[in-house]
Amino acid sequence: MTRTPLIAGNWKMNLDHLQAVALVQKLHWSLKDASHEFDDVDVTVFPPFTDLRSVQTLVDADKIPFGLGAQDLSIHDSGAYTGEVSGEFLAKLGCGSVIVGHSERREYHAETDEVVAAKTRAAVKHGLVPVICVGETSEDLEKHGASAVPVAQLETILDGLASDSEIVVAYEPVWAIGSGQAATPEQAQEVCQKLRDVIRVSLGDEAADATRVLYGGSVKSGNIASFMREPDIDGALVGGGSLKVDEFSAIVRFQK
Ligand code: G2H
Repeated sequence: MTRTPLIAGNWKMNLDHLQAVALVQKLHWSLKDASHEFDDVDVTVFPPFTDLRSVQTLVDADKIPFGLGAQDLSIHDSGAYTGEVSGEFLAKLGCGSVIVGHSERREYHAETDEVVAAKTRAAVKHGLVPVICVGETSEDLEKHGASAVPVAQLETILDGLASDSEIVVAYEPVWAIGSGQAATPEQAQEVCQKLRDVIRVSLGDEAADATRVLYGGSVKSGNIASFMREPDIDGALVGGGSLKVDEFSAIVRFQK
């Protein structure tokens, strides 16, 4: 089964709506200058909520072939939940996907696997593809090895999910995020393969073969190709590297 690679840019809490438009335009020009074709790779950007409308308008009007995603969503559909944003609103705004369970949400907003599971269901309900992040801290790594925690997280999150739900899974070792110290491709492959096994047990063979499993954590233009050579790594969730035009453009244009 061939899976189209996905390069996803998680902007985190960076760039206002004017800077967001400038970055998307420059990125598109940079990829066009490099005669980049989008047949063989999907590119999705995940701006802050406040930038979504501006980026969606630009992507639609200029036919820029980037997908649009949000960085979080509410477990609720609507109502008295001050500060929350529902999956329905995101879908109506043109988002096709949403990140759930990023380690920064887990750490700073006390999100548990149960909350991430509820967000995953809310995303699927509203036709959004959840990009489900899992990963171990350095303490987890020392105590249990690399795969035990991300595997357990994904088992809980996928428990009871309909087998035809489209999802993306991102393996992001917490110790590699923003640290400049990425996992080795071999380490990442080992965990991504185990995560694909979890998908197989939870959602079945078809889902396991079709689901894109990404690596995230200090991905750069200098290391992307080595991750993409691994059989169970289908792309990358890129943080810092997605904020710089030349760098993200080079990551999108990775060569196997
Ligand atoms: C991990 C990643 C993006 P960075 O959070 O999700 O960030 O590439 O900056 O390590």
